[in-house]
Amino acid sequence: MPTPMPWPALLDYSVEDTWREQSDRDDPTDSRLGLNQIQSNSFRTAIQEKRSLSLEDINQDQVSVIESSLETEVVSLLCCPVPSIQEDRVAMLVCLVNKESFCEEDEHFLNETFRCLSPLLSRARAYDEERRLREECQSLLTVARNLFTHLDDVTLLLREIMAQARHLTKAERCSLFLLDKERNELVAKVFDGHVAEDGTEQASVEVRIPANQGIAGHVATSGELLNIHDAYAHPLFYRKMDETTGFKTRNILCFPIKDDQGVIGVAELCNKINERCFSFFDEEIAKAFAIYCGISIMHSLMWKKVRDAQHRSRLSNELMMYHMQVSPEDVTKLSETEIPSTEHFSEDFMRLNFIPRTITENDTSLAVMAMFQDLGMIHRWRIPMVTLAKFVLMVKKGYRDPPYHNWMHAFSVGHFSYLMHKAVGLMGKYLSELESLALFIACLCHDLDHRGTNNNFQVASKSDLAALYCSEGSVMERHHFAQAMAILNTDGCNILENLSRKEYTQCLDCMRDVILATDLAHHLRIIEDIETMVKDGYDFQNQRHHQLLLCLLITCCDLSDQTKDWKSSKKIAELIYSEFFSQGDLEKAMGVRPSEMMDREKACIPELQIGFIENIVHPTYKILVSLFPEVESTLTAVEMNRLFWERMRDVYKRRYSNSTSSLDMFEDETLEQEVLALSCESD
Ligand code: 7OY
Ligand code: ZN
Repeated sequence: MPTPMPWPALLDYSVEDTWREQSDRDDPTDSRLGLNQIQSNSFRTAIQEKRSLSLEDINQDQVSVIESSLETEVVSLLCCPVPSIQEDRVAMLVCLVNKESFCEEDEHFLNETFRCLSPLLSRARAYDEERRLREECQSLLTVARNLFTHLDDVTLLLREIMAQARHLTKAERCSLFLLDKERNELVAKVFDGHVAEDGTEQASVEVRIPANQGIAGHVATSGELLNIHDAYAHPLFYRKMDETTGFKTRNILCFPIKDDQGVIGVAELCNKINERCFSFFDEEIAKAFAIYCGISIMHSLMWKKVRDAQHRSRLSNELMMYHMQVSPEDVTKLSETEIPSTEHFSEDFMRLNFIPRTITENDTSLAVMAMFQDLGMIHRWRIPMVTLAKFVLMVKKGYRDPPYHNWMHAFSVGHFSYLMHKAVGLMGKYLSELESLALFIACLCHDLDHRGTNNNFQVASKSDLAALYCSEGSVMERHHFAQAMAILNTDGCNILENLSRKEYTQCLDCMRDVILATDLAHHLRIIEDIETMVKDGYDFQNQRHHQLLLCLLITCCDLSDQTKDWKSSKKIAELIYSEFFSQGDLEKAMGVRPSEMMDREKACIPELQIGFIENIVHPTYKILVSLFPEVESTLTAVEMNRLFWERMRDVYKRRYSNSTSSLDMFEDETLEQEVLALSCESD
């Protein structure tokens, strides 16, 4: 049995060597791809276009070669070209394998790392020392491996790096000091090559020296490398240390380690083995390592931050799930209720202009069960009634109670997707059965645990959610999806438990895409693609068309309040702006200037509504209607609402001339009467 590789394993394939058709394959640990592999398409692309590859980019044969050389199964891979510094070409390909999953940061980080190290590579080449070059690369790669495996322990990481530095420069010993800025002292952190010291002892004894004394102090203050050929002849050398330890220092290579803020530490290499002093080449290595240490430390700290955020999130998630328990009695009661037909809730339940918010909150759980039933999903996916009941109750409980983004919103979004299924017959004709299921579940889950604040607010307020997701964008949407997963993973809630493995992952992938598509920023990015699709004609065989249609549908569901009558639409605006203005108030208290629509002193609600309808709502339903003429009435309703807001704006402006608009308008019945009177006139 081969031992499993810790991720990531590094394979270095020196492109140049393999290209030259190497003859010396005597080293069994030397894992290279042969000429034919490197010339095969995917690697050639990486070399010629200087592009990174992932596992999907590499064909099975090549994966097998890597697998046999590593003696382990490759489940994930990131292959980065490393540029040569002098010439515009790729010097080597570095493959990292079997991290749980590789992300963009990994790729960026690798590129950054090797950009720093490439001067070293080219210098080694200039010396034309083949063996040495190989050793250099191996060392660098070892360091890179350590960088990924010791991410959680900076000290361990630095120890590894310094061991490599000592080995590369052939120094007898190496010390590393970190700068304690508060006490202005250098703290010895890592020793390598020191006799009669083991790891545990080193950790317990902390050596501190003033940050402006001696050679290390000078380097820390000046930020410049010092290559001292004769230590005892140097004025800054502190002989006392040698006298107490009995070590005889002959020469020193001392260099600073910096991050973006400046010097964070100093490394000291002592006594070049077998030579009089450290060379110019050693200085180059030291400089590269200094940069490397700097990045490593920053990367490691960043990693720790992400891990902490993940840890906090897991804890709070567990806590939330614990508090979100639905009572077994409620589950039993709901699951044992015979599911009525949807007309039971209203004879208009299936009409496009039906307002699902008119159903009492108490009845909504049963109404969701009735929609599942009517869409044939309970039968098709063999969903046990108790599981469905518990799932629905959990999702309902998973919503907080802000004015707009609460359970009633999720319920009405789900209802609109039901309407689309009934009106157009989406299932089987436009969407697969699985996609219909994913869409309907996603609708119910798409705003789970919304806090009444948007993505910008998460980032500006540095919320926990932002710490977790900000690098990927769509912070809230990622959280909504994570909450949906947490519910499905809760005991007795997995309504997808009877799906096959393949169907299960497809369904979750689809739910994820659909929930992420509820970010209006995403919608605006793809709206042109959707338009093109509709213009070209929907092609059931085209998977991209399925994706785009699902995105269009969820946006239409999410904005469907705008397709109901004026009274409802106006009520919705009141809820939305009440939520927006609360966020604006929080932002003001934080010293951040809110956007106009969130600022109760600046927002003109009718203007904003007209803008929102004209720029987002109307174009979206226009596309929907051009694809499905059956639902034309939704577009007409949107147009009516725009007309009402225009009247509202005119009457309001006439009455209050220049005063700013606010939520007060919703209390003013005479205003409403005048608006309605105007609409009668025009009829
Ligand atoms: N009706 C709405 C929303 C006003 C059904 C949201 C925005 C808001 C405005 C540009 C973007 C937004 C704008 C839904 C419905 C729901 C739209 C996201 C909002 N009438 N807003 N509005 N959203 O961010 F010009 F807040 F989730 Cl006014
Ligand atoms: Zn929503």
